[in-house]
Amino acid sequence: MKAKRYFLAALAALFAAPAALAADLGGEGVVTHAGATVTVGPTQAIFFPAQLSFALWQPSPLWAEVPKPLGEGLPDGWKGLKVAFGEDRGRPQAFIQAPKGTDFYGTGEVVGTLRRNGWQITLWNTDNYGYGTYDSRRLYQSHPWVLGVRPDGSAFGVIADSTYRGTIDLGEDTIRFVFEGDVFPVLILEATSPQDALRQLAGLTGKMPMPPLWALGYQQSRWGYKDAKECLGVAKTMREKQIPCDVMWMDIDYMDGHRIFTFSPQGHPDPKGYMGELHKLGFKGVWMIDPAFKNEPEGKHPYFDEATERGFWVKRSDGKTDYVGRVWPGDCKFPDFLRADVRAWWAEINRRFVSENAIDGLWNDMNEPAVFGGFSHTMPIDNLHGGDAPGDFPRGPHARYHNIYGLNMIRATREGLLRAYPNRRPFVLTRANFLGGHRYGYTWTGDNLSTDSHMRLAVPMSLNLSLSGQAFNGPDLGGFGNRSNPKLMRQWAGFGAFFPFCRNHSAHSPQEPWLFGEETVAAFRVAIERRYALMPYLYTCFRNAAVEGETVMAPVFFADPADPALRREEQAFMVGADLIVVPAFAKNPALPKGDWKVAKLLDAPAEQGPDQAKLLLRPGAAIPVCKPAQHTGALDLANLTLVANLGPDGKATALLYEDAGEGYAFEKGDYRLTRFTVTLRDGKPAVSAETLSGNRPTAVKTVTVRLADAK
Ligand code: NBV
Repeated sequence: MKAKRYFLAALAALFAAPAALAADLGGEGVVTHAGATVTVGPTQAIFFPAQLSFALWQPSPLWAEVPKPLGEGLPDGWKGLKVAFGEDRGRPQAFIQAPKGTDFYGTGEVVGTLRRNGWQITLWNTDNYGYGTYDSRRLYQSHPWVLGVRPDGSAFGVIADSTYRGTIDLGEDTIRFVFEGDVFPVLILEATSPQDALRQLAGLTGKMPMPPLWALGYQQSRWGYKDAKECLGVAKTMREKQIPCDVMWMDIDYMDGHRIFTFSPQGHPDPKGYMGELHKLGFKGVWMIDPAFKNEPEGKHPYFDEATERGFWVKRSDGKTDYVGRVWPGDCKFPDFLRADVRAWWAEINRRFVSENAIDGLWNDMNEPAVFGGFSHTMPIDNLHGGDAPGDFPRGPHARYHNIYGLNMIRATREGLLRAYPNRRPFVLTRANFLGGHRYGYTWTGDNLSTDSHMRLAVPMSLNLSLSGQAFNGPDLGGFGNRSNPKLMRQWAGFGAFFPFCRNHSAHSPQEPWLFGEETVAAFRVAIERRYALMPYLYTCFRNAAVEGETVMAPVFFADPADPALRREEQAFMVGADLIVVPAFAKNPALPKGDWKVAKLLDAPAEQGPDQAKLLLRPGAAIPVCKPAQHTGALDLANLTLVANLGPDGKATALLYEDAGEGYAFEKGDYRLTRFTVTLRDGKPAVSAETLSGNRPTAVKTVTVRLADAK
């Protein structure tokens, strides 16, 4: 109610005939005050405010490709929403009136309820330890995007194209975007379902690049590993304790005095040797690189000297002096990633870094950019970025580029990995990002805490990130800050094993499963083994995200978007279209109608232990699973089981995607997409297979069927 009144008051202040407009807003009608509209797709239009036209528009990097105008005005038969533009104390704003009963989602990386109606969030990438500052209304990433789902299950999406600091203000059925910068356009897409809206979003902002198979494995990390020996010890213990694991992470501890592109001579004298040992054990290694270089005298750091000589640092408002701000190594200078030459240089030094040390992936942290003691933890908003060479962003203030600093950093990092290993799929994990930045990096949700409430809030948080185009995301499993405990570790692993990104990471407080006793080791092992058993299905979900623009993790209402009872469910969640994960902590989750049945992935009774999530399988669906192994490279993908829940017609179908798990041959047809159909013949399950596309010979030799149990 309050939000609605505010909205009406804002409109009243804005337009000449407030009463009429207010009356309009009271009904299903919409106020139109767009300068011009341009059709950019059969169900998509961009609305420009009066001061802006398509020709004057400076599109942000959120677009994979700038939409092509198909004609002036709205698409034929447009029944979609309209936009009213205005001004709030000199700041441009856009209003969108949604139909009554619309549920809002998306809005990027947010803490709070899954359903976003009534929430206001700030779009300003912010280092926010424990989500504890600014009322947790601003976090590491900004996504000026709202997904609306109408009562009948049809949907729409709204993109506001501004990179400035802004707010998304959601009323019960109103959307307001305000930015502290130039006027901006708004794209509205009309969709038959929320899934269709997400696919359209991927069409506009790009699809997630297919990650290597190993990146889907369980991963172990800690801020505070003493040295390479300790890391190797952890990797070996993973194997001894038979907890499947694919990746060991390296936080800033490996650096010499926290200086990027250096190694501590005591703790990490031989990074390549360490990587060799890891590889022998079947692990990959991902290493951290922050954006800022320590400001040090000439001759101490070749890359620092090179960047200084070439004038690569972000400048203060005078346009001449390099900006200096304090981060981990002390006073630092910051590469200006808004320039093409800086990005090319960064790609090159990252190429050298990974190829000289046999490093598999990179982790970009602190790239909001975070600056200690700075205004809102960052650099002054009048610092200057960009230039006028091809590929540069036009010279402009930090206020305009802050939200896309991280995106441009990871864009260059990814390029570095591609240069080092042209035949591998780059893996970059980033903390800061912006709408569309999933084209360059995958994400984790920053510095959460080892608490029960942070464990629970991880579900709606990762769901809304997924609903904002960030398909490959997940929290620090077990919690980053504070000290975890056995019960929390078991419960978190029990459902966290099914997040797209699954990494145990903590701040100094050691969190390897065996530090919490035997019961925890056993429960942890089962949880992670279930993830590895699910790998054929999970990998197929990732293919659907990379090729079709789908989500990997989705809210339960995706199972039946027209069922209003599911719209607020934020304990249980879906993986792909066929599986619902019900965490052990979930109380009375809202579940879809129909005969969903319990899917067992392992041959072990421990799978039903008190901390494990319950997995429910859609009627008519089957999922391909395999035997768990110690890492993805050791999985037996030749002998699969189809866990099937026969539908009312006695059938269940499964999709299986196979490729090399790495590289780009799949883009040239070296993959196989198979549909399996399970039926009962003389009371016994029978399987038939049909190749849908691809010309890779299948690895599958045997397929057994396991029928799902009653609920
Ligand atoms: O590099 C240290 C940490 C890292 O472990 C964490 O994952 C990042 O989110 N980093 C933040 C800097 C220090 C945070 C207090």
